[in-house]
Amino acid sequence: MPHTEFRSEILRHLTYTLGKEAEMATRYDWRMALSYTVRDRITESWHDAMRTSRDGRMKRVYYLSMEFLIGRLLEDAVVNLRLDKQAEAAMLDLGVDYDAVVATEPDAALGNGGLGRLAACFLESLSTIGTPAIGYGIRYEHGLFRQTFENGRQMEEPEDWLSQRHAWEFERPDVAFEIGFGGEVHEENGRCIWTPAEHVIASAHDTPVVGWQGSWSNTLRLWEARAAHAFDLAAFNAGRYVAAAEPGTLARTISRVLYPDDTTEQGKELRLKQEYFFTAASLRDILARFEREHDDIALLPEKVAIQLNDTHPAIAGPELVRLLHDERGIEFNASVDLARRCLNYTNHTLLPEALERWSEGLMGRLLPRHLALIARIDEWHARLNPGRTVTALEHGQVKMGELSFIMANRVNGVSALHTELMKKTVFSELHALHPERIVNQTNGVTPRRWVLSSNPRLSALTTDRIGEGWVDDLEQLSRLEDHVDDPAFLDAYSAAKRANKEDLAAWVKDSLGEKIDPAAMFDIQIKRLHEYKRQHLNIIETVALWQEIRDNPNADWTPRVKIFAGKAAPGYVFAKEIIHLINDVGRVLNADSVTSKFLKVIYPPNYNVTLAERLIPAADLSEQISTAGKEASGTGNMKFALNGALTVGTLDGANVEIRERVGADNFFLFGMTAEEVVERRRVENHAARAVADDPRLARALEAIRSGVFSPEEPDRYHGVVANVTGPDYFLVSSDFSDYWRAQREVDAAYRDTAAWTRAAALNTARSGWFSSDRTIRGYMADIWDIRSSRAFATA
Ligand code: 26Y
Repeated sequence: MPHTEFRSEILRHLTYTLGKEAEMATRYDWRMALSYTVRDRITESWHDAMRTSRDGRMKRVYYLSMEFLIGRLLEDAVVNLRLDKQAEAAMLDLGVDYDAVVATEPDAALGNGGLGRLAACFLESLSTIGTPAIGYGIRYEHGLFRQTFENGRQMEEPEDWLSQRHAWEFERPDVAFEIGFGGEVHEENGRCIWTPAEHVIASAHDTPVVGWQGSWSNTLRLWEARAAHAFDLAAFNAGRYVAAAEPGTLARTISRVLYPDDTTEQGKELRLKQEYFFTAASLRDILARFEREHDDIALLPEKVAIQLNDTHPAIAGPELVRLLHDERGIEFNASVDLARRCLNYTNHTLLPEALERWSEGLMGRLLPRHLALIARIDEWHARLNPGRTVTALEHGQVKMGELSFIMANRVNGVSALHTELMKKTVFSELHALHPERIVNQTNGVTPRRWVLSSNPRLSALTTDRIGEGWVDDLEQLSRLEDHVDDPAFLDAYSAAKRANKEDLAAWVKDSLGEKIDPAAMFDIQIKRLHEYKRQHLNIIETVALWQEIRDNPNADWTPRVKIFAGKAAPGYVFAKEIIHLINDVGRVLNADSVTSKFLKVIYPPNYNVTLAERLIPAADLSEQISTAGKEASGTGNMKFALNGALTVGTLDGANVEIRERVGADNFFLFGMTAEEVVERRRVENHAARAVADDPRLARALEAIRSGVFSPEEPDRYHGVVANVTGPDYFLVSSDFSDYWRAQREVDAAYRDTAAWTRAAALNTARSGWFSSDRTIRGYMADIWDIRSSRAFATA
């Protein structure tokens, strides 16, 4: 279709959907008009896909997740539909700046980090592959908070993505379920009847998720909470206007805001309500769809594969049993068996403080029937596995990991190392009982968003050399290996990186007022702030390097820009101190006229998907430095490697597999292994010893401790230093010397521009395995038992 036709569709939407005249239209109006025009192109393939799935009675995947970190949708849709040229030309014709319009879209931050972003990549891959799937989650009115800095301290402000109309969704007021809470259970003719004390309505909002080239689209169905009776007329008539609106306000609380903590499970009642709310609505929707298409409930596991994204939807086990047994009268054992064969569970963390547990008291008050069913599920499991067994209910607590495992057909970890650790640690006993249940599915990322759309220069070069088959068959990137000794290719590769760095430098100047040199090494650590991710190891090393440069300012230092981005959970005090420290160090270093040509520290606020898309293509060095055994997988590490950054990293999570693939020569390894970490912790005063053995570390810590970076409050970082020199659970001090060594190797390697570029290109060429298309195919084969899809049908 010519862009002129595209242009008239945009104008039609501007006029009739938005009711605006072109002369008066704002960038927002143009974005909405363009989005509706693009959305129209998706809708037909979406309907076709749903019809194909229905008519073919195809098995569907239901991905239940508290988080979908989807970011902006317009550009992603434009790129997948290959409308980029047309859209730009049409906007140009209309006298509108396309990039500026795209930039007005709010970044939908319906997630905290890795787990939520993985869910978004998976939906896109499911569509690209052509597997029928629905993602189910919560339509949070407020996503992850907006981060600002005030004198270097993190401040949180509410995020407000829905203050503008959300162009991509279709409201479905006709798809609504009543979800109950509290109340009591009684028996009638041998059947349990749960009479909840309160009800909330879950109402559906659908967003189509288009795959590569638009040939298939799946649905992201997000539930909004509203009151069964939104308005109290009696109160209103009595003049109590605020009280009159109260029922609506209370019910809506459930979908009001995303919990911003992914570290410490707090057992909050509202969170359990959110979990049950979206899980119960999704299961009712799934069963209703199944019953429209099939009349034999025994077919359920053949037609329905439910994936629980961590334990957040773990109440799905007892709820599905309740729907089958209590509501449909299927015998209890048969109900448990049917439910279990549909359900699968992905674990994303082994950190004990992040594992969900609910007190029996709270569970019994909010979900009395479910508590009783969990006890019966434990009995059922114990009967089938006599002898030593594990229960979900223990010491007055419901352990959601155990519940999910017991009720799952398959349980998976997200990298090879993490899956092995699951077997050896948290789930060792259940693994012994069910050795076939745990499988590994190493994470992946969608190349459409993380290469094609975010890094057009690298994409154009790649397509020029190997054709465009790589976009949905990422292992074709290996064909770039034929070019890594071709100087013309290497020149083009490094020119693309350089141009990306120039773009980033211009953005940093504009938005932060700091000048950075695109010739310097761009060294980037972007992720949530956590002690185990060890941003403090990075900033302490930065301080030590600064001191060394000051000692010897005329030496031939390799210029670096250290870039950090990430949010801390609002209640995570230590993580917030690290942010403050990084900003304080940046303030001193960037103002140092002697060292700042060699070393700068940049910390743009409010890290989100959009910022990641800007930073990753411009990276030279990717920091993946978690304490071994703690990062389940990581997915940022994959995005960096694909975009030609070399990694400095530990043997943790998927780093292990990245290094195996890109080759040890193209990866800067340091630090203890997961086993060594466990051993080191047993050494008395391990941190103090490490500090005593490394004068650089001692000096850097002393500068931080004594207030060199916080002269206005010299003891600001006493706590941080006391931690790193004292308990140091995450072994920052013990890994420091080796980290320093690795970083100096990085410095030396970067100076050999040709060799560095070759290594970067090899990272791209050898990272094709980390596509989420590969991951999804793994889930289809090993977990969901799905062999038919559009891709299989045409293959
Ligand atoms: C229960 C609550 C405290 C909670 C909320 C969110 C607990 C955990 C989370 C989120 C966890 C998460 O994002 N985990 C990350 O999942 C990624 C995808 O598998 C991994 O790559 C990453 O290593 C892991 O930290």
